[in-house]
Amino acid sequence: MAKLKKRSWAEPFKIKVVEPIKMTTQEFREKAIEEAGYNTFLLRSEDVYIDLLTDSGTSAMSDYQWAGMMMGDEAYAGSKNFYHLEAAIHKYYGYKHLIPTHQGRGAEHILSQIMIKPGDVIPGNMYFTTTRHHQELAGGIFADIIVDEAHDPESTYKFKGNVDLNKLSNIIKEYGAEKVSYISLEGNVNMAGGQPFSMKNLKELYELCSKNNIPIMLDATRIIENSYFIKTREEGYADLSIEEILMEICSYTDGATMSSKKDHLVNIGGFLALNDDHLAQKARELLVVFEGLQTYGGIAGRDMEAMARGIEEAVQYDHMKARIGQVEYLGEKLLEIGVPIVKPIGSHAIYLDAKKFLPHIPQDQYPAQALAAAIYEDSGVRTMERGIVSAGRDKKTGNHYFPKLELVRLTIPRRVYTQAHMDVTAESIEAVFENRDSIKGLKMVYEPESLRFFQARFEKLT
Ligand code: P70
Repeated sequence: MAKLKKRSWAEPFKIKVVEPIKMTTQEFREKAIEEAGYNTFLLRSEDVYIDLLTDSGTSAMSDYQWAGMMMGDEAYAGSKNFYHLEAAIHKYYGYKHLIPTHQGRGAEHILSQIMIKPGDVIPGNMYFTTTRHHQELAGGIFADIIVDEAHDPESTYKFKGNVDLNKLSNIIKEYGAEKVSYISLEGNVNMAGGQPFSMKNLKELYELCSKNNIPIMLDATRIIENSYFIKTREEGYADLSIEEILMEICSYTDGATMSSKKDHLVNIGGFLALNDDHLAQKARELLVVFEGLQTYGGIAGRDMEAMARGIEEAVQYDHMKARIGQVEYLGEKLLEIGVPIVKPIGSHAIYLDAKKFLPHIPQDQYPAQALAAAIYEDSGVRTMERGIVSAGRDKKTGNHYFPKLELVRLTIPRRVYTQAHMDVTAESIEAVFENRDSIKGLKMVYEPESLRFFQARFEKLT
């Protein structure tokens, strides 16, 4: 036998419970996606074979988390699970105040309302859909300050989530520092392809912001995955634990919004964390109006327990190595086949470059939307559009934003699928790639006013 030179990663868990999935025919799927208006958000989950729509709320919980669910203290006020979660936030993130919310956008809503005055600007390392929407609802203007490399799917720069400090300085000059509500800093930038920022960049950002008295608010949704990339990609961090890196990141920020449905391995939950006492008080006043009492904020006690336990598991190196190893496995297969994807491979998803994949479809015929539909038709693999439909319209002009990145996201749920599922997915993408010339553009026939990608409907152009 040939010597095995490689030492592979493998999942640090074994499977105890399984959920059967339905196999469907091509004919069935063609009808299903047509009925769903060629929008993968409108498919029934039971008609999906491998669900790579999102890594949000789709994780498999551990037996330790499920055991915690039985320990739910569902008291209206002062649930013991709230205090467990608060202790976990202090221990791993270091923030002073925990304000639980039903999920990430609940925290974004409250943060935007307490910090943004109409006409303010909120610089961010690229936008996230719900985040920018809440900033705009509060009267703010989003300004993109991510490095240029982030907009180039071909660039292999290791830290495409970095902030371009010159862009930020220009905004401070243009608007004045007092008009900048805060920096909206996302870890492992989702819309850029799951790309991390470096600690070096964060330290420089912190210095510039301290000088100008501008707070930094972290979108911590995938910050543990960002910490793993700092450990594995950034000089000087290899010997630090994910825990230590996470704590260092948070120490340069003033607070965070969190969708626990990602990093924390739970199906629902989120929070706003703040260091400032006065701001936390304002946030809690809004919390009781929009989310729930200060010790549950829209989440059940049992779910707070699962979050607290999920945090402990998420910072484990072996967990992250397998989680990101699986994403890389799929990405490398696609690269071998020659499929255009965003590089470097991110932590939670592979992003197909739909502009390159379908060069014959103009951007206003929604190439990424059409590609996501074609992949579903081929194999029942469900993916998500992250291009012009997601970008929406400019509120002032009413025109589409035409984002440089026109992507289809294959998002990998945590601890859910096997390597064989990744193989089947790669083979389906290969088949679609071979037949790409036959894929047609789409026409939007129903367009909601905001966050249109969730509910928009399309028809195939002939
Ligand atoms: C996804 C999900 C959620 C998310 C996020 C970042 C970086 C905040 C949130 C909001 C779900 C989603 C949301 C909008 C459009 C498509 C999909 N991302 N920040 O699949 O958190 O969903 O808990 O309110 O990625 O990427 P929440």
